[in-house]
Amino acid sequence: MSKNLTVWLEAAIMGALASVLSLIPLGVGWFSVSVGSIALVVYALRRGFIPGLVAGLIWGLMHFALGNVYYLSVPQVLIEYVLAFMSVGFAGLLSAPFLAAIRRKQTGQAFFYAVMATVLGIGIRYIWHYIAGFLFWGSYAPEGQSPYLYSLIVNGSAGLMTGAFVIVLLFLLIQTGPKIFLVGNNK
Ligand code: 218
Repeated sequence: MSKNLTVWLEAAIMGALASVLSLIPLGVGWFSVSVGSIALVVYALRRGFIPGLVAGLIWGLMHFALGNVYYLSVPQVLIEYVLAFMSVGFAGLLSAPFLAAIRRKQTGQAFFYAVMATVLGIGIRYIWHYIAGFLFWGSYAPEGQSPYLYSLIVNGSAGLMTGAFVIVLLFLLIQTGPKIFLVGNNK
């Protein structure tokens, strides 16, 4: 099979896997860990930035197929289900140094790049949710609380919990099965 086709098939599989994993509830309401993020960050580290963006886009669009979209307005949905999910692909910007460290079996360095990748991908995603939060979700804030603070509390905690969750799993994967990041020698 052509290398290109393999990359895009994997993007579809990982986007779908992320949406299935995200059906696992881990948290309460919007204060929750986005479990599917691990599949996306692994894929972005394995294949790089553009494939990561595509897998994120597929993950975002899967919410429409599954009827899992919280709709307030068109711009809100575009920000939260297209831009935000796609942005997890930014983790792929650290793919090259990460894979180089994995190949050299420099576990500590690989973990360092994995953490940077997670901060980037998950960070940018939740910045979008934060922006959507104060723009569109402000009326859900407790009486007297500013939309900015409310959104920061909700999306800041969800982003931090998701980032910590992904980092713990990446640590375990790097220790126990670093080969899942490597693609065949024809890369
Ligand atoms: C303050 C606030 N509340 C709710 C949302 C919506 N939101 C937050 C995080 C993740 C997602 C994507 C689906 O899991 C959504 C829609 C918000 N941005 N801000």
